[in-house]
Formats: sequence, C-alpha cells, structure tokens
Amino acid sequence: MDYEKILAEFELDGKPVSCDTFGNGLINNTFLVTTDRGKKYILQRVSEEAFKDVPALMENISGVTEFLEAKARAEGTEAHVIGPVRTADGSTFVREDGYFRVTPFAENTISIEAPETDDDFHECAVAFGTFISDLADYPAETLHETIPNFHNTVDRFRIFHEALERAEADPELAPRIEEAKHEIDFALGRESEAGILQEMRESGELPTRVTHNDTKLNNVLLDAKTRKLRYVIDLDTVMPGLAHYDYGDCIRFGASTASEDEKDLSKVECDMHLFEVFTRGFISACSDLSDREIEMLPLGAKTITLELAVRFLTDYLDGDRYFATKYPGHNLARCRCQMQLVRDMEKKWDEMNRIVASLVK
Ligand code: GN1
Ligand code: MG
Repeated sequence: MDYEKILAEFELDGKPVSCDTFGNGLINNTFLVTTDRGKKYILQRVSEEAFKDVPALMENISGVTEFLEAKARAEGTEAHVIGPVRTADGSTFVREDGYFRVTPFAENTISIEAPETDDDFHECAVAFGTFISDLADYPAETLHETIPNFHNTVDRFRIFHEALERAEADPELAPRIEEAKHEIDFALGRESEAGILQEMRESGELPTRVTHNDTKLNNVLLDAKTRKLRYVIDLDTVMPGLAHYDYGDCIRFGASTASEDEKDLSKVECDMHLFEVFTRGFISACSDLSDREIEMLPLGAKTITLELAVRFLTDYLDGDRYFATKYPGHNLARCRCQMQLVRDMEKKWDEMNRIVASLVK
C-alpha cells in the first residue's frame, strides 16, 4: 500500500514517518501513523466486503459525530466521539485501491479486551447507554443502513441456510459441514426462538432507536489514568436498531469469562456478577428505556450471542471470507465459544431475569 500517497491527501499535522498495523478489528485494516511533528493518527481501509457503500457510511459518521459534538458544546462538556480528518478538498475519505479514512489518535487512552474491575465494565455500560440516549433526538431517517439487516437475526439465519446449500454443492467446502455438524444442529434447534426480538421490533412493541450495533468492549476508549470514558469508537454500523443489540453485544463480549475465540469451552461462562454490573449501568445511563425494553434485555444478550455464533458458522461454511482469521478453523472455534455462552445463558436464564427484574425502578 502506498500510504504516503494516500496520507498526503489528508490535512495532517506534519509529514507521516511511520505507518504500522494496529488493533484487533476483524473487518477493516487499521494502521497507526506517526508524523515528523510527533502527531499520531489512525488510518483505516474500510472493508468493501462488509460495507457496500462507503461514502454513505462516512456520511453517517460525520453526521453523528457533528451532532454529538454540537450537543456537548451546548452543554459545556466533552464529546465522546472522534470525527474524521478531512482532505484538502473537504472529503472524509480517499478512494485509491479501496476506501481510506483518517482519525486523530486518542492519546493517553486504553482499549480493553476484558474488564479488569467492575468500574471498567460500569464505564462501558454508561458509555453505550449514554450513546443511545444522546442520539434519541437524532434524525434517524437520514441514516443510511450501512449493512442492511445487520442485526436482523431472522435474516442471518436465511443467509446461514444459503451458505449451507452452497457448501453442500462445493466439494472443497463440503467437508466443513461434517466438521461443524453439532454446531449446525445447535443453530437449527434455536432458529424459531431467534426471531422474537425482530418480531417485536417489526410490530413496534420495542422501539427502534439510533444504536451503535458493534459494542465490543474494545470499541470504548478509557482514560489510561482515571479509566473513565473518553471515546466510543467504530461508528461504522451506527444505524436504527434496538437497545438490545448494543446491550446484548456488550454482555456477550464483556461478561464472558473467556475471550471470543477460547477453545477450552470449560472456561467459557457468562459471569452473573458482571451481568448485573453492566445491566445496572446501562439502565441508569439509558434512562428512558420502557419496562418492556428492560424486561427483554436478557433475550437481547442471548439473541446477539446466538446471532454471532451463526455468523461465524456461516463464514466458516463460506470459506472464511468475511471475518479476518488467524488459523484454519478459527471461525468454527469462535462459533463454538459463542454457542457455549448461549448454553450457559440458557442454564442461568432464571437468574438473568431475576437480576434484571430487581433493577427495574
Ligand atoms: C466485527 O471489526 P469489528 O471487530 O469491529 C463485526 C461485529 C462482530 C465482531 C466480532 C461490521 O467487529 O459485528 O460482533 O467482529 N463487525 C461487522 O468480534 O461485521
Ligand atoms: Mg467494527
């Protein structure tokens, strides 16, 4: 990649002197850039496999960051989002052999893969809960759907069935069906219940809000010293959605006792203490959630975990085209780990509901 040519188009403070791979994202390619004036930036090539209309995605991001920055200015506080660096002609991206964008690097912040303390997780709950409530008056109809049906679990199952049929017909991929036999059965056995939230969204029983939709813990930057919220990052999938998507993905990732791709399934559980810490923080930050929305939060956690398990399985059956993998079978390992979490949530279902009920005002 000719990064000098690409970076030259952006209004940077100084001349770039280094550009190195950075971070743990599974979709975009991310680099840390340093300039001769000691300034740092994040350069990303946005995945066109995932995002079919990158200019529309960038329009969402500038719209949302400008909105939140204006709100913070009016309240005399700091915005918790980072807007894009523009090019000399005012664009938020450069098109070369792909789409590239730049954001200032957030100095003195850390991104965490697991909460070290309850306070870390509480801070993430407040980060994402506030994100939703701050965007409650955002003109949602102006947002582009950067990935159509992103958290439509019913549609995710439809795509899974298609991948299964493709794999059956492809001698190179067919052995993967045998390899993933148990996981395919696990998914099929839960297909009917996987659509409940989607139905409730379509019927209007649960309100559509502007949501982040990719609320892994490592998409929150905490202050390195105080460990308080600095920024919510990765705004690629900000779209109309359910609060349950954001809540659910955070529980899936952050309340798990193991990493997302842990192979030793005996280590994988949904920690009920962390579940409670997060739920309390989320409900207090997103204070206009209805009783019905709160009541359905456990189903959000379970549905989003099952949905991602099915997405990993689909990608495995498809020959690993969507998620970046580090070894053959990585997507299947991720799928098994997520399914183990679902199993554990099913075991703890009554307890999850009890905790949530105890937190309703
Ligand atoms: C992807 O790229 P990253 O790490 O932000 C994915 C999420 C998954 C996550 C699983 C656009 O997120 O939906 O939950 O991997 N993002 C997209 O780690 O598909
Ligand atoms: Mg992302």
